[in-house]
Amino acid sequence: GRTIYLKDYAPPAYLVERVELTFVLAPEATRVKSRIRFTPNPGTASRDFFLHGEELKLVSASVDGQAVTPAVTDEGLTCEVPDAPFTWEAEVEIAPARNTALEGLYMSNGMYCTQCEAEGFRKITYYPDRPDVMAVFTVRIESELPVMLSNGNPGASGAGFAEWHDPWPKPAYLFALVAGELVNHSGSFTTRSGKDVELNVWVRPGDEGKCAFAMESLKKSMKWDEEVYGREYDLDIFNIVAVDDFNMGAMENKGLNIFNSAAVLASPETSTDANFERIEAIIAHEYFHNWTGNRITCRDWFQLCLKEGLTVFRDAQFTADMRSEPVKRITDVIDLRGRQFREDNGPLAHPVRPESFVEINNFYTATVYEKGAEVIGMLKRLVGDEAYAKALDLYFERHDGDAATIEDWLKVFEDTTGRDLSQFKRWYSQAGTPRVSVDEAWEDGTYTLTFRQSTPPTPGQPVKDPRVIPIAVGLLGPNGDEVQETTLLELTEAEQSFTFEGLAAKPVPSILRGFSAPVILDRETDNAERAFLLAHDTDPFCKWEAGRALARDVLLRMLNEGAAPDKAFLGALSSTLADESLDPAFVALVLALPSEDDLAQAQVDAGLVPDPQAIHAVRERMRDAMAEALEDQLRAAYAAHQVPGPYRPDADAAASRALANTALMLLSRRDGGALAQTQYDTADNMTQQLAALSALLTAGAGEEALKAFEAQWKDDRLVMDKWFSLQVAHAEPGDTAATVERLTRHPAFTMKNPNRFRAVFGAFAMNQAGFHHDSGDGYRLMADWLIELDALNPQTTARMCSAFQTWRRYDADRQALIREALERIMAKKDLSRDTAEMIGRILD
Ligand code: HT7
Ligand code: ZN
Repeated sequence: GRTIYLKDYAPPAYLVERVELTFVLAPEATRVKSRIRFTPNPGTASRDFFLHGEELKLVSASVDGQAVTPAVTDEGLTCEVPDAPFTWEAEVEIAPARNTALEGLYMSNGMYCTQCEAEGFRKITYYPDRPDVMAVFTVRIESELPVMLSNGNPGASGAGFAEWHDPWPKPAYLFALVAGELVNHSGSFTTRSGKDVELNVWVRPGDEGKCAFAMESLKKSMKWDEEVYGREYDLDIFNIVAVDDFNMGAMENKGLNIFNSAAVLASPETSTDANFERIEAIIAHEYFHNWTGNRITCRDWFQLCLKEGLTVFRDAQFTADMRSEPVKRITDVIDLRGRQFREDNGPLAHPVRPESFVEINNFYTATVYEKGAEVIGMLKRLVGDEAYAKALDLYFERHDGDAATIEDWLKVFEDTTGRDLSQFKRWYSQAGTPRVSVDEAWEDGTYTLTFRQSTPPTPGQPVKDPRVIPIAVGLLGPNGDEVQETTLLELTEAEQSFTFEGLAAKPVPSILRGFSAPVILDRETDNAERAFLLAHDTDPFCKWEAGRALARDVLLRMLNEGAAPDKAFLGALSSTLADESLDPAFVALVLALPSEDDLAQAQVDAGLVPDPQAIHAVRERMRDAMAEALEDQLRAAYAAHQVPGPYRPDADAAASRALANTALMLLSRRDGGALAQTQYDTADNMTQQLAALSALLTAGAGEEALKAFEAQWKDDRLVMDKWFSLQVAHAEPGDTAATVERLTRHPAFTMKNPNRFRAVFGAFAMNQAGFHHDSGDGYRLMADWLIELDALNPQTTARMCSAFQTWRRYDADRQALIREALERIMAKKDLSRDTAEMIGRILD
């Protein structure tokens, strides 16, 4: 594959004034007619006319009505055209029924749908498929299907056809088309300026009962964006469609969002609390893209974080407002460390704004999305809430209708605040997670914190410059009272000190409150101080973080020194459980141990080679110890947090269930699963049913329930995905590969559905002790299946390759086995560009 560089950006030679598309739908031979008005771009001297196009059969082409014979390659075509406005017309043929890559126009359960981001439109017709070419689209769809949708507002329709017109200029990646036998759950929203908008959630017949929650989430999102960002919706209609076969979560196509059915369908019987929260967040995310992504889009794909980082930041603000702000922050940090820090620390590390790529689909990463959102959070912290709001207003005013860059984004902040953000910009250009160490000094009532920052080398970036790091700090007195409320320190140098004066006694510092920057804080401290912060810190993030650091230390001592489960740690958990002032969801988070991957990385940081099976065993042992030491309290918490009445998916009810089910998991280690069986038998919602099944599996008593669950849910794809995942997640290390293999032989297993493939193989990659079992069976099995999948679906295959990204942390034997697996994938004939790039980077 050819490498594309940010530095090579050149504006398009021709711009598009308007596009008219006609689709005559047929599974094996869909005809796409295009009529495109081009004008020379006054902003550039180049007059090379090139249209992207892949896997298209060109039937005819003309320029201003004169037939032409363009020079066609695998990537597109070139043609002689006038140096003046002209009309291009073409007809191509495509085969949506044979499209298993799920990119371009494809079929899912008899329904036609599209996925064009990032570069899928070129599989639909010849076009300048780049985001800086924005055009007004008019679409006509011809078929006998009852529902035919595209972007914008509906136009004429009748027997066998439907027309759509989108008045807002957009890049081709936001184009969408859907046609099928669909039913809608409808609603409406009146914008604050009084415009009525028709809302629809379109689903397959039978799923109508699972749309109400998505509809309510959409209305909440529309209202929130008006209230918080002053952004109104801008079309007469907003459609959401649920699709079973989809590579990612959802897609923000203008006025026609297309969703993975797992990210939209919800009912108490089939969806867990976590599903409800995720659906609400994804609906919001895609809706928010209408302003941050669609009205203002990206100049080129290197600027992806411009829309994704900002939109993730906005959806996180929304979730914090709808639910619990501290719980949202803590769970986001867990996710960031588990996925983004992991990425930043290995061969796939790249800047938030990458400088090169082979396949852009490989850059829809935790770094671009989640670290991109963290960078915006830091910017907001540095300039303050008021300046942030002003800068955003200026951004929308100045760039509405633009294909913009990170430079444009930072400039609105500079113009609003007068700040120089050139050093801050390093957050966009330098990969790697900064490590910040801190020393303290205490003398005559003055307390000094000295910070040092450094970032390890990452691929292609051996040396890093210091960044601007906002560090929120508070101080606690010896009795636990706060003696210095949260203040923001701006670390800009490699080493820098900050003093606090007039203190009566040496304080205990609470550093990086709210996780004010995505860094690794190295602080030498003891477990007594961690327990003190867990008990007294007023900042919920730092309070949780203290408990997490305590747990990590205790588990590492068990692992590295053969220590017994620490009594003081168990005592701290007991105090946390006893504190009725705490949010039960927070308590559940304190009771959750650091992940196996977390502990493996902690061992690496301590200069050790992690042993995944030993890590697994130590966590099991600690959970047994927790169950034993806390049994009475866990029983009491379980009883106290039963939620009466019909299921509600709100944050309070979910928080109670989270704690009760955390207790249940631990208690199943004491009672052989008796309590879990009772919960399983009486559950009237999926949260309770799945938690009970999981607890039964923990107790080794889940065989019957697994069978019953399958019999009950065999016809529900999304629930069956849970059934597949759970078995892989609970498999013993030595039995995991065999479990995966057995599940791939289940009649309901299919590689063609990304959700099902991920349910099995995503869970496999997450089961660290099973995947990295020293037999090497895990690596071989994963490689076998990735090789198979690559021929069908390169995007999903490439994403799953990240299971191998931590390979260099392991022992020589495991590394040799992994290398063998990776080289076997690499050697596959006709390996996709997506997978080849990923494996190449991992092996490098
Ligand atoms: N902007 C969307 C990204 C997306 C995507 C990218 C590549 C391949 C398939 C895809 N489906 C969706 C989703 C989002 O961030 O909102
Ligand atoms: Zn997005």
